[in-house]
Amino acid sequence: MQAFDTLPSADGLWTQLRAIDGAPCALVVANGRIQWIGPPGAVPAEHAGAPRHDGAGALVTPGLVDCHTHLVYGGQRANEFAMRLAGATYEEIARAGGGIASSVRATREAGEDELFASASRRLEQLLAEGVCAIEIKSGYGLSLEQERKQLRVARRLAQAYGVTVRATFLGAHALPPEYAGRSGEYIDLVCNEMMPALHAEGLIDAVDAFCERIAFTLEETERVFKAARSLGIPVKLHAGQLSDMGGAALAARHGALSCDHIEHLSQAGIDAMKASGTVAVLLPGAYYTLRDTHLPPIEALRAAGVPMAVSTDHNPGTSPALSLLLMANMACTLFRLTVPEALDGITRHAARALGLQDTHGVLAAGRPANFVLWKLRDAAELAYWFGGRPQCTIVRQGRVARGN
Ligand code: DI6
Ligand code: FE
Repeated sequence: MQAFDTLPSADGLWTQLRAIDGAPCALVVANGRIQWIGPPGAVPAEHAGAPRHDGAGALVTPGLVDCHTHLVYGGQRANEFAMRLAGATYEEIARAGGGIASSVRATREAGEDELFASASRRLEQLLAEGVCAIEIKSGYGLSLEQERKQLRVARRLAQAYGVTVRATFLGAHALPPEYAGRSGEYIDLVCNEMMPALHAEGLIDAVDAFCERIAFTLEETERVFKAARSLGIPVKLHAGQLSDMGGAALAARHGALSCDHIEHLSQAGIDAMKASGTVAVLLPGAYYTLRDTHLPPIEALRAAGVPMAVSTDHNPGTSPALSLLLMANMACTLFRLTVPEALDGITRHAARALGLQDTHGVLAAGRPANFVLWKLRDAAELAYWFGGRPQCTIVRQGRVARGN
């Protein structure tokens, strides 16, 4: 992929575009920001002489936002894919020392440059499809130095690719083997040493935990949240993937940005999320990989007006997904989202799940120039095709990159 700082500037007047509703539109970029957007006949006189970019009738959308990924890790877990095909469950694999623990071993063995290189290849796939902002979690290091290594790679990726990265500290992802039987002590380490140190180094944008019977309890999760909030760091939660332990209501009480997975979620959890403005992040890739049959409560979330985001949950175990558009397709096919819901789910609601609602996920004057020009007739095609990549031109952080 071409080095970001050698890409051409997107400054100028972009014409011959169509908005998502099909209406003709134009937009002006200056100094890497959208200065104006509106109908082609209404371009303000001050911009009329700006250099022109011919959109050739393309459909324009905001840059896509992938709001839940575990992109940085060592190795891969194709062996577990085969084990599951032979009948093993995710929990059985985890209890047998596979699962997250096996990625922890491979991540600890990898050097920072090696992690950067492997994550770069995956990131390039997502960027080529129009992703302009992405969340990257730690959680495969599980010690101060090893979590630092993952988070540093996340920061380096942002620099190298000119992509907005939100780095999430997921120290409470799994119990590292050296703390077997001592989960309280490990949570002490997460709260009292790892989190403050990594926060002081500017490596944390949010804190996450895995609240599940194979991971951490509600009480342990709450300790992590309290530590995060005492440092002023926003929180989010992996909750309700395998069972409903009441994680969503706890997360909502702590003003969480998002609650993710939530296949198992009670009405009380939904009501609490609505009251706190917490985004429901749907992860159809994990649902599909695990051949889950317990659907998230889409109808109840919709009825309550909880914003629904859709993400890849890219990780080597349960969702080795490298296409956010495929996730939009699956959110429609498997979860019965409407196409507009799925498109909001990979743009504005995903931005909100990252606390980026004022800068990403919507096309509006004053925002950084992140948008995608698609060679498609109809916005529904974004969720309709799968197994390929629509042709597109990407403007990311004010520079023009070619998609497919
Ligand atoms: N939920 C997930 O989807 C990933 N982590 C988590 O807490 C899966 C992580 C893995 O299996 O490696
Ligand atoms: Fe996840």
